[in-house]
Amino acid sequence: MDDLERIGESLQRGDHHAVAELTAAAIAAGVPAIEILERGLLAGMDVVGRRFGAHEIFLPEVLLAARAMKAGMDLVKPRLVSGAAPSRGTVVLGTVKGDVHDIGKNLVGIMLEGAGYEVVDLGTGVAADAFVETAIAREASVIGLSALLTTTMGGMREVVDRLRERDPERRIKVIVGGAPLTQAFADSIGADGYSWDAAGAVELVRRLLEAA
Ligand code: B1M
Repeated sequence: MDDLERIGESLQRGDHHAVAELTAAAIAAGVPAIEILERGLLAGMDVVGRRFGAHEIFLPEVLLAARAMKAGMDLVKPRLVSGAAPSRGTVVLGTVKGDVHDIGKNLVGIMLEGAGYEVVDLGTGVAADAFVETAIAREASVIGLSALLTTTMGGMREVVDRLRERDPERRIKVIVGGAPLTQAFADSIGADGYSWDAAGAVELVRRLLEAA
């Protein structure tokens, strides 16, 4: 097992101390943050997700893994976010109503900031009106919606519908993402774009704003 696999393995055990130590050591050894994220933290969380789905582990273990993920993400974040580049536009981001999953959403936020966008992160369990009113008040170019539950995906349609009432000229774009989503679902609710991962979300925002 190499050092990055060890990060993933510690995350699976929910050992946030080990994840923090190993992540700090990898950073100090010059391993690129994106590699730590993908081969260490995300790879570990992937296994947790599969084992949870297969009923091999239960909610308390997943909570510990999420805490360990956060410990690692807090350390890699400053290395993924660039610095003082002028803002390329504002994105209002959040997880929809009824849904507390925020790891993927946070990753999208980190990557967007890293690419020079200003991110207004509304957190989790966000009501449709809060997305729409914040986007208008902050003169945002994009609303980014995340959902991890099949039962909360429907909340995305509500955001699109409310936004179209308040912004009929479609100046503000809506992008959606999260494990249960598909392009077909995004099309069906009238979203402007869908991405299956955080890097794709950045590319999508860039393309939408270039075309605007
Ligand atoms: Co929950 N959970 N969970 N969970 N959880 C899932 C989502 C589940 C698939 C697990 C399973 O059964 N295999 C399942 C959903 C089933 C379904 O709806 N069909 C599930 C369930 C059932 C539940 C509860 C209902 C469990 C219960 O209470 N009995 C409950 C719901 C609570 C609620 O929200 N109301 C629950 C709770 C939790 C915890 C709190 C314990 C914890 C969340 C902690 C936190 O987020 N702070 C948790 C976790 C960690 C997971 C799994 C294991 C991992 C999710 C994760 O963080 N992945 C997850 C299993 C899985 O997804 N395979 C699961 C890592 C993260 C980086 O990936 O979020 O997919 P992800 O983000 C990706 C892409 O999706 C994309 O980019 C990211 C990567 O680049 N993306 C976007 C995400 N948002 C985007 C937005 C974009 C673009 C891309 O544009 C705006």
